[in-house]
Amino acid sequence: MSYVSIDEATITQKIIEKTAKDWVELSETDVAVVGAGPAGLTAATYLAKAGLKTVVFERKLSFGGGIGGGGMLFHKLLVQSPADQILKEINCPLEKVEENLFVADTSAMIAKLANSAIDAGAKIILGVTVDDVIFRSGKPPKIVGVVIQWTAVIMSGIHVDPLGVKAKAIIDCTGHDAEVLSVASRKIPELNLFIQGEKSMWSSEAEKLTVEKTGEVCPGLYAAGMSVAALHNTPRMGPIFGGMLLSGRKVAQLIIEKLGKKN
Ligand code: 48F
Repeated sequence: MSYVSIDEATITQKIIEKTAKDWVELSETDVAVVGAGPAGLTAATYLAKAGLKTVVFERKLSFGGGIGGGGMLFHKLLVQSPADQILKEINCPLEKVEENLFVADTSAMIAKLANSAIDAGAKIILGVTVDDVIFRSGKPPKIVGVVIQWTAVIMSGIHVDPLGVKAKAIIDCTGHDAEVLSVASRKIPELNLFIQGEKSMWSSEAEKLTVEKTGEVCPGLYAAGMSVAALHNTPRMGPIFGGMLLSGRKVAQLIIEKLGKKN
């Protein structure tokens, strides 16, 4: 077998050329999803399937968010009906353990959710943290984009000015800390947003309320997944994930209704 001879400069050029092309395209997008956990990946799948240009910014160099930790590091998670349908659609192996209750391996769920978002056409950018929003005045103000920075730069503690990405809709899928809502609430007081944090555990109530309260928080900015609980001070649920998947699908449907399908 003969190996292709590759010049080091070519490797560098191709990486930078293609990255730059992607970033130019991403600088104005239909939807910016912040966080590649279960809610973010599910939302990205449905949005991209509807033809909307969708980018997911994830702080870490991996996806899945809280899925990987399972329940106290045990590698299984529960999903209840009707959310099992979402996992069945993407061929995630599920074992029925009771009527309407299923168990999945954490690694399978991460891989299948990420794969479905990518197959649908969403772009997932790893290692990027959203640390602010872009806004325009109004009553109330409108959120029109996100401010991004390399996670590694933030970790280094050196000051580097960030870049902005414009989006018609932004979804906070950052989990328990609701980071995008929190920064918007702190820096744009006219939004009258108060992030109280989630309540203690009550699994069934938490699942129901998270999905019910998923939606637009102020013009341009949406909440899905655990950031909904942080915003509305509703309970946490622990390692049952149906609500996260249904919340991700619901927020996608709301945005698709607003922006319209593109395919
Ligand atoms: O925490 P995470 O999984 O949020 P989720 O989708 O699901 C919550 C469940 O995992 C679980 C639960 C329900 O069963 O209680 O905890 O609501 O995923 C959030 C993702 O967002 C990333 C973070 O690294 C994680 O992968 N993230 C958080 N803040 C930022 C961010 C940020 N500012 N910029 C970019 N990514």
